[in-house]
Amino acid sequence: MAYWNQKVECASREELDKIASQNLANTVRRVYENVPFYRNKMDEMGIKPEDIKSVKDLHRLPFTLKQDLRDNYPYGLFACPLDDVVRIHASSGTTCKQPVVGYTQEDIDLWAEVVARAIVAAGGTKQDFIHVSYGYGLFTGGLGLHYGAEKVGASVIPVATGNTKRQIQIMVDFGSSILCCTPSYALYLAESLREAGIDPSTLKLKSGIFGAEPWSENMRLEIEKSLGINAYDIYGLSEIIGPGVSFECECKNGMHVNEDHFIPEVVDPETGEVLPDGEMGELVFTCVTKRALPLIRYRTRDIASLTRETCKCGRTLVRMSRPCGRTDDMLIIRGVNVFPSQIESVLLEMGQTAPHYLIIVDRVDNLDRMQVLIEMSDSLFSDEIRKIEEVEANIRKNIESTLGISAEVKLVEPKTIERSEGKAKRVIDKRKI
Ligand code: DLL
Repeated sequence: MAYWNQKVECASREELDKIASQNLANTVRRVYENVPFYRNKMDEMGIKPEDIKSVKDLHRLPFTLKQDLRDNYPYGLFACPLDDVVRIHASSGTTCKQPVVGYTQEDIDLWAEVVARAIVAAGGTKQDFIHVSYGYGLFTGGLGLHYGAEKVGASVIPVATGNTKRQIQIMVDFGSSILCCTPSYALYLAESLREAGIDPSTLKLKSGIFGAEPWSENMRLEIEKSLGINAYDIYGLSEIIGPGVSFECECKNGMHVNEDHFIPEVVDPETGEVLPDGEMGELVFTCVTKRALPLIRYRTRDIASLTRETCKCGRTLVRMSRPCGRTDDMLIIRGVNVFPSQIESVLLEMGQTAPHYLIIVDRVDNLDRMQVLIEMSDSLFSDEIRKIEEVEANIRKNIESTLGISAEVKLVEPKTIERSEGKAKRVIDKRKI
């Protein structure tokens, strides 16, 4: 068993709560003194910093919403002088006025620390060549993994996104042993390797650290099989730090939250009420060690659950489930809540098509219509039309029985669905509601 920081990762629950409580009390005092937004909110609610003594008091604090970051754009929620800020990032997305996040040197160091924990949990050591194909720039993926890998002492290959042919050449020539990218790009790389006639078993690649978008267990199996590696999940969001809020260990059974830095809660998205462990709800994080942007009870809109049951890896850090959707990307089709990942699971479970799909939602004659375009595998494409229609009918049946609603299913020719080097676009919602 390898850990980056065994003392914290395997601390007793009492110790973890003690660390988190001390850090929480200090942070609440800092934001009260330095961020007018929090001082006003706490004054309105009649809460003084000294009222918050331990993690048990967390629920008394106000939430922070993405809208609050927009309203205080760009630096209004920063809790330190701007002179102390050494880096700026922003959350991914194409709309302008995306939340802007800042880091002091101490924040950069703590970010490298939490990513180092994730890399070591995925089998990373000083000997590794870590191939980072997340985007570098305002997006936190590239630089986040980069600094974590350097902290471990591994050799980082900062390939960034794009130019898949070159990515493959680098993998072969430089001996990349750990791949870091979105899970959809990992599948695309696997496909490109196959096309280039390269057998993945001839590469040095042994594991991958994938995140930044939802993916399913079936997608993990597909990646592991097609690249011949172990695939680990990593979660995070810019507002909290970037990648490294939580990470998977070799048990691949939920992601350990770095709770000495980010205290997680799960709340009812409607009422904001804190839910018990095991229940699915909206993930909320409180940053208790950050200097520049210590957000309090930040509503992530990601849906997940928490468990404090012990993990076989020896880590005691609370685990979160895979985010199974967002409160805001959840599709409601004919009154039924649908997560794109559910459709993906159906497709991958059936295994008769390529793992590339696009969901198009539309409204025709006041009725919602969901169309699922799926790429045929090369072998299915060369089959007779009767066989293709049979597969379409089976997918339609399975989607209906899993989701409880019908969908039009259309198999399309290989390589006709646009590939992504970053986050895959899985849904086009044409409805104007
Ligand atoms: O995606 C940070 C990141 C980079 C995480 C690289 C992991 C790897 P944002 O652009 O702010 O930050 O997007 C954050 O992406 O609220 C989730 O909805 C989603 N997300 C991130 N990781 C996962 C994951 C980065 N492992 C938003 N599984 C989050 C599912 C994820 N969704």
